[in-house]
Amino acid sequence: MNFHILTRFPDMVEQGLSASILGRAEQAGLISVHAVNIRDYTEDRHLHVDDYPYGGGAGMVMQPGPVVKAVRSVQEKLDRPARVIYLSPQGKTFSQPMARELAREEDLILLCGHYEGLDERAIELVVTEQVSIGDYVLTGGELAAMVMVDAIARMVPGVLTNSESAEEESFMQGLLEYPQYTRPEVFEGKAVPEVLLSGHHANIAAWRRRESLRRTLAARPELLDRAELSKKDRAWLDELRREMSGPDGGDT
Ligand code: 9WO
Repeated sequence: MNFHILTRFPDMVEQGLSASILGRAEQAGLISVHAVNIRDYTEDRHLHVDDYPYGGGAGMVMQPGPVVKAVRSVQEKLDRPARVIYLSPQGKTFSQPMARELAREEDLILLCGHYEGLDERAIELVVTEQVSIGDYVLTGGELAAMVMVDAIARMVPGVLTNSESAEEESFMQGLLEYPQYTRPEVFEGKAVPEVLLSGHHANIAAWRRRESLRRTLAARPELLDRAELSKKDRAWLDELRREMSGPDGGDT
């Protein structure tokens, strides 16, 4: 899968994505990341890509010319039109199902805005969808694009090892992860839960499932509406809810 990231700061994007698992996946030829400098498509003799907003107001707006040219120049090199995602707080919120779906694309064009935004006509002409990674404002779309590339790339077949993919399947039943422990067995007086040292695989699996349910109920109860739950899960949740609404409000 090929990511084409259109940005005023190509170095930032390339450096941020060259490390970690993604560097390995790129070495293995499973993914590629191309950062395209929008400034290379400027029509201005001073190489500007921004100008004052019509109607007045603070700051600068990215001009449509260089952005549209940059997108079309990438599209021309592809066998078929790629989706063009503009990273913006106005977009649909990014999610794991969205990452999995986008991982099926051969090419993806991610457009990073800067300044106070992108001229609306560029959005109308070349953007196919807008995506937000959450309800906060950044100084540009680059960090959001990097978050998306990371989440999408690990859904590309072969990027994760077999065991990582299998774990992913089981986690992603819509619950939060259970707590993890490694050595030492006791740290600053806090011991690892005994069941994890027992070697009893069925008990360990049951404990982990319950901890996942406990955490999800405590922190993200709305996830339970969509999670795949067994009869045992529901019984355990009922018990947890009774504990939480007990006389001490769940403090013990
Ligand atoms: C800044 C600003 C300042 C004064 C008046 C209006 C203004 N609008 C903006 C603004 O929204 N700037 C954006 C910065 C323009 C598009 C790129 N930027 C951006 C993307 N900030 N945050 C994101 C983003 C993208 C995806 N998910 C979360 C946030």
